[in-house]
Amino acid sequence: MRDRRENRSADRRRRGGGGRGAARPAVCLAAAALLALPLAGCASGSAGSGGSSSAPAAAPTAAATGSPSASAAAGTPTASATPLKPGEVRITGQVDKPYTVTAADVRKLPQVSVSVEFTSAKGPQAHTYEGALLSTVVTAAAPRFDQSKKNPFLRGVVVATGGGDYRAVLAWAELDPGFAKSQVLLAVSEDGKPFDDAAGPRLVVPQDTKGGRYVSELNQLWVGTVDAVVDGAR
Ligand SMILES: Nc1nc2c(c(=O)[nH]1)N[C@H]1C(S)=C(S)[C@@H](COP(=O)(O)O)O[C@H]1N2
Ligand SMILES: [Mo]
Repeated sequence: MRDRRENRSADRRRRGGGGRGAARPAVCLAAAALLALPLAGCASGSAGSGGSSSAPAAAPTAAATGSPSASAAAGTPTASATPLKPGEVRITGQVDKPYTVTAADVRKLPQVSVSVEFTSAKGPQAHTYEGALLSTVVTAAAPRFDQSKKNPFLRGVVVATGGGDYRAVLAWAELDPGFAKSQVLLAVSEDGKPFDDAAGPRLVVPQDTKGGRYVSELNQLWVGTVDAVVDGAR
């Protein structure tokens, strides 16, 4: 079962390099302007949701405002209707600005390097990963945190889904460097070797001593809060 991935994905991941060099629909990150990336393909949303909508406390920068998104109001981003290409990661959920990012896009963001140790079925692992902070990527989607609550981002979660429908949850506080000593990455290389663009990035969770949340072949980052689950609403 899990070995479905180890046979398939892990090898694919390790192939590294190469891949689809073509231009991609851009990242709609707050950093987009800085990086001179176009904003095409980004669902714009924003404002208009009253006091219950806002960027997270630790937002690096506020994303530009745009026309209101009907999908944002419905809580079902239109972005999810578009099929993903290999290597693409959809940032979706209870966010005002769902968008899709590729490994190539992630490489254009400020790069952070972390050396980590964890254990996996293969035994002790020690690697150096490089990539963007997960916080940067998910914050750019403008999570709808309820500002009427105290520390609303503490209700936030990011659910990472990777190859083989493998899935792991992180609490927002764990990935927010403004809150915890966190360097959770969307890694695009391992030990200096780039992941295959078609395989997509890997989640790197330096505080974990087990490899379980090092989700590889990422294809979705769902961002939201646990309120609906906890309160039993919808
Ligand atoms: N997509 C995906 N990512 C995954 C897994 C998986 O089955 N599928 N297994 C996890 C587990 S349980 C571990 S221990 C590590 C193993 O990483 P390694 O193969 O680099 O040692 O990957 C994690 N990431
Ligand atoms: Mo594992």
